[in-house]
Amino acid sequence: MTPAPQGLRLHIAFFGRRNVGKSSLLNALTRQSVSIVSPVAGTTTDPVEKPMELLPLGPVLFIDTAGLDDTGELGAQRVEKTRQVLERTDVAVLVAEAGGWGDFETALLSELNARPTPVIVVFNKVDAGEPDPALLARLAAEKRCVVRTSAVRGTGMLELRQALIETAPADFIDRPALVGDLVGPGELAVLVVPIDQEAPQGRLILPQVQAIRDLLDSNAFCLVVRERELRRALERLNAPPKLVVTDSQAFLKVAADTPRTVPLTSFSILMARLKGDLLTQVQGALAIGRLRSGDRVLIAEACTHHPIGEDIGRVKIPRWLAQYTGARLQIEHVQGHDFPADLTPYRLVIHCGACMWNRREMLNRILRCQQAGVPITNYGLTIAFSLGIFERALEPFPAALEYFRNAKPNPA
Ligand SMILES: Nc1nc2c(ncn2[C@@H]2O[C@H](COP(=O)(O)OP(=O)(O)OP(=O)(O)O)[C@@H](O)[C@H]2O)c(=O)[nH]1
Ligand code: SF4
Ligand SMILES: [Mg+2]
Repeated sequence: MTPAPQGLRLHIAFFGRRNVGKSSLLNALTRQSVSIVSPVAGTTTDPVEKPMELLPLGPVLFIDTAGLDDTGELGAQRVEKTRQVLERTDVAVLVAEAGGWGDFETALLSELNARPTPVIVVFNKVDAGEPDPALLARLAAEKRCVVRTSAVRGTGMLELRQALIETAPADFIDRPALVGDLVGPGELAVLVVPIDQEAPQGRLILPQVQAIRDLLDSNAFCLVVRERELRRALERLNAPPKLVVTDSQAFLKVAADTPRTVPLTSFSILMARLKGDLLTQVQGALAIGRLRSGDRVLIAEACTHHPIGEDIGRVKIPRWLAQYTGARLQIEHVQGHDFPADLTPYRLVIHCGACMWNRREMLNRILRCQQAGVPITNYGLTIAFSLGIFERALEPFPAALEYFRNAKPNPA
């Protein structure tokens, strides 16, 4: 069986002070030696990730972290790495030693609540002592999910699994569809996949594979063609397709070759809906129209793929933006989990489709942009906007289209 992509896994991370047994707990839960355990405080330095099938929950990614109470210069760097994990955590397991609860845990619990990230409180090492009954009563009154474990004896693991299932956010279980909800059973979607220099050798990229799978799950038909074959493929059909989905980079050609009556969008716009929040990112795209010379624009990619040829983030998007705005923009790039702490200098953030990420991490970035008052959009929306086919690309999503029509200034 092909493993689930990382971005679709529920990210479950273990947080707490050093030496409370975070790594031991992960090993006991997975019944594997995933993380190194030792009596020395500060054993785990970098986050350790373990993908797993946690039935009946489905694909999860366990993340073990360094203690958040680490000190010194190196300790501060470890704490920073652990803090980055917070950004992509769907469910947090706050581990404390039975009897070791203090202001540190109370503060961490408040921080997780503020995000808000669902939390399971684990009192570990119950073989050596019990948590304070008054504390347990207080946590129960706050309706906290609390589990008592002994990682060395392997007790409490069933309870921890149950707690994980109960705490998993609804959007993991009722994940929005990528495309299957737009094309009904027996209806046809045409997927346009350019095979150019940037296409990986011998395979399709993740959004394309996921779209095919999602259409199959919906009992829809799926025709996959290169952009130069699209016109002939459409001519051979005896009824128009329900939807055409294209790689954003071929938007103009595909728009020209697809009859105006056939709804058209891009993989990247579908990803904005699946991984982020389409309305917010549509709103963000409108900021392109307000960009002026000297404005700073941040282009963020969630993973570090090699720029090949005319790389989309480094070459094509800056060029389309320059053509549309006529402005000399200051464009900066970030990749991976790096994201500036201060976003206020930017007039716009343009994000990739985040296909390798879980939704929570993308939503966290959207939230951070909103808090800083900076519009955020994504690649596909930026390309559609800059090429003047934004409205058409939003037609499959009535709420987003209506938002755009109400938001855009009426022609004089
Ligand atoms: N008695 C007892 N000891 C435990 C238990 N769980 C872990 N330990 C011990 O506590 C020590 C620290 O365990 P780790 O799993 O390395 O703790 P950690 O929280 O990952 O520590 P750092 O990576 O250093 O932050 C080890 O000596 C473990 O054997 C438990 O349930 N009971
Ligand atoms: S850069 Fe973004 S869209 Fe591209 S592969 Fe990585 S996660 Fe997916
Ligand atoms: Mg550890």
